[in-house]
Amino acid sequence: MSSTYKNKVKSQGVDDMVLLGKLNNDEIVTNLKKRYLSDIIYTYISDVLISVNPFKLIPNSCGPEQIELYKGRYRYEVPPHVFALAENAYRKMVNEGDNQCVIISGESGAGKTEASKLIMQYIAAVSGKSDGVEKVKRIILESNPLLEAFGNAKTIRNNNSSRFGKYFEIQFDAGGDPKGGKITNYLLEKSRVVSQSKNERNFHIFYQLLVGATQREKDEFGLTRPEDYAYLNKGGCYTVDGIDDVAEFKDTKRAMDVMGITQQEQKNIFQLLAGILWLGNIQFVELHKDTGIKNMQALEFAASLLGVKPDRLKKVLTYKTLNAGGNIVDALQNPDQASHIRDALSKTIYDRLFDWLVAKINLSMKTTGECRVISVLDIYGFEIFDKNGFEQFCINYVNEKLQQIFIELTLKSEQEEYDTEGIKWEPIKYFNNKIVCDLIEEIKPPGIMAVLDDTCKKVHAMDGGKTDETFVGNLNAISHPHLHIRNNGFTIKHYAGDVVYASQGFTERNKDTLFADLVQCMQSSTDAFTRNFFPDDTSVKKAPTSAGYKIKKSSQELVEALKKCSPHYVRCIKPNESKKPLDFIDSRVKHQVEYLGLLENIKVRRAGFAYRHTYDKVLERFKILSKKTWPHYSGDARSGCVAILEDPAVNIEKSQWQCGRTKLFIRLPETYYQLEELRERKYHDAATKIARAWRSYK
Ligand code: AOV
Ligand code: MG
Repeated sequence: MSSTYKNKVKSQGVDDMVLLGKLNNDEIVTNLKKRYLSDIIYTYISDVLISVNPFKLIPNSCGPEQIELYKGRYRYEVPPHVFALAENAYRKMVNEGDNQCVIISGESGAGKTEASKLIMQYIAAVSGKSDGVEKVKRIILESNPLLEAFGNAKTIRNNNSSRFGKYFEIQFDAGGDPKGGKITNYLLEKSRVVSQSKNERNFHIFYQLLVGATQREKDEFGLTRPEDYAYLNKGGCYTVDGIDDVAEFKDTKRAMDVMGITQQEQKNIFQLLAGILWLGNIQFVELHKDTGIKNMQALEFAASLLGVKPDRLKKVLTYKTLNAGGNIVDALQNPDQASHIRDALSKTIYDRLFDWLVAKINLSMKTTGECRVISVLDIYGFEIFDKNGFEQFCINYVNEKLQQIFIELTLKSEQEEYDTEGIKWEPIKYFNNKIVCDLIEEIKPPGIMAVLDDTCKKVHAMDGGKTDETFVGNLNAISHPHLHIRNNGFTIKHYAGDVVYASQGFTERNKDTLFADLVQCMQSSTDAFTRNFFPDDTSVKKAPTSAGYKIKKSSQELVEALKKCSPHYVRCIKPNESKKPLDFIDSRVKHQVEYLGLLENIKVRRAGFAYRHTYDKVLERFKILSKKTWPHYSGDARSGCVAILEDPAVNIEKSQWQCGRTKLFIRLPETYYQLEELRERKYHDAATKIARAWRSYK
């Protein structure tokens, strides 16, 4: 080791933690810290990228020059970067024709969304430049501000927290030019539309609209200040450090233009948002034998913005049509129940508007025919709040599933392959969180979601919160080391920490149905745009699927989709709670290093083999390296590979490779690169020779 290299490692740590001198969690933290404090946020574990959130713009780190630096380069030639990972995924797709996916994980505020945007920018910058391609790229890039406006919000964990999951497939033609794309979105946290915890905000778009609307729009839609709306003033937080709602509203509108959302549609959207805000202001009072409206003006405003008659809106909010043994009765709802119905309506409108936007973006980048795909997965990160509800339960469940994929594809399958190939190998122990996934999603024996569905099915009427108690009672049937039942809730020992869930609202949110009379009321809207969100598909009559079932099914489909691609991992770490730069809290980072399983990841990599290929592929690719195999080799592929590697001209140490049953295993990436370089040189020499011969022939 040269002394300059040693000095560099002393101050800036190692680029690839597979090369760490001592190996334990503290050493990993120290290495990340040294780098972090020198403004180096990226580090590898072999081909897994670790990214530590800098909470500041690092000069000269993500601009066009930086993109140039990574373009066409092998990973080992350039410092660790999310661009190198994107380059690798892109080149692999172009050269090998395989679909690639980038799985970004990490807790809330760790930098997943920022990483995903950098990956998309990089791919847009290095791929083709024709007019058609530029248009697709623009749509892909502009979809980010649009979906962030409607799907992100300030939480205490992150000022721009994604409140939905996103799987973005970029589709390419055979030449590697983007020709289209498709977004799949997962469970929007729609409860945020109607309430927020202290110091949190509703979705950004509401604040953008209030400060960005024209005076005419303000008058027409009754838009005033955020403080005036019950749906916005619960968190007591209206502005966010680092977010300029006026500028962002412009970005949102521009993005809508790019998606082909017409001016009329934009107006409809804003009107609907105002309608939601006004719905939220409707207050109910208990009257003698009736439920009244405290502020008729709010009801009238909401009704007019939604295009429905005020009387009818009042009726569906304060009465529920029930079928009691064949008798249709109008059951009066008390003010509390009426508020619930009002909120359910607001949440549904917003949720469907969000789905509409995603569909609109998808339509604008729809393409047909054969394509290759790079997909980027950016979901909401694992989160623990003071109070955790059904949404946190779903979010954390999806994170468990992602951790499970990581384990399956890196720790587990790697070790299994060594076994089946008969490679000598010291097994590495790791915590497999499958047990937690099972606890949540199993059907037999029933897991938490199954118990929840069952409770929802059996208890029909709204019984003022007792259903949630029944649910917790039913959970007692599950005996599991990762579940602890408590008063009014339960604790799950997740891979990333223990989370206490309050059961309040679980059953209602899981059921996720709108009353038929509410749907019919919305279908009567004179406004076609609004009516559109309540199609007459009589979905209320179909067997209702629960919210839990939906997220479970879509997570399973996601896992299947990811498994069909070559995976690339970005594991994001959040170094502090302050959201401030250069604030590196060792204990926080260590906790994440532990639960992300980085140590095990390094161990598997270290003891393992960075590259493996079937013998025939290796022989085909590298036969030019040895006179024994070039130009033709008559023996079997395995002996051909051995002949190449043992050729003194190739000079690869015996300890660096092993023969498996069907594949050749190469220990270090460097060894593989060495082979690639030798191959390039040989081809170059051969080409020069031919050129020379050709010239002398002429
Ligand atoms: P998340 O996606 O992982 O959280 P974000 O990507 O939104 O986290 O990052 C949170 C904030 O950290 C951003 O708004 C930036 O201010 C800052 N940040 C993150 N990455 C970088 C970077 N590479 N360079 C500079 N600043 C960065 V959540 O969506 O909450 O799970 O649901
Ligand atoms: Mg995010």
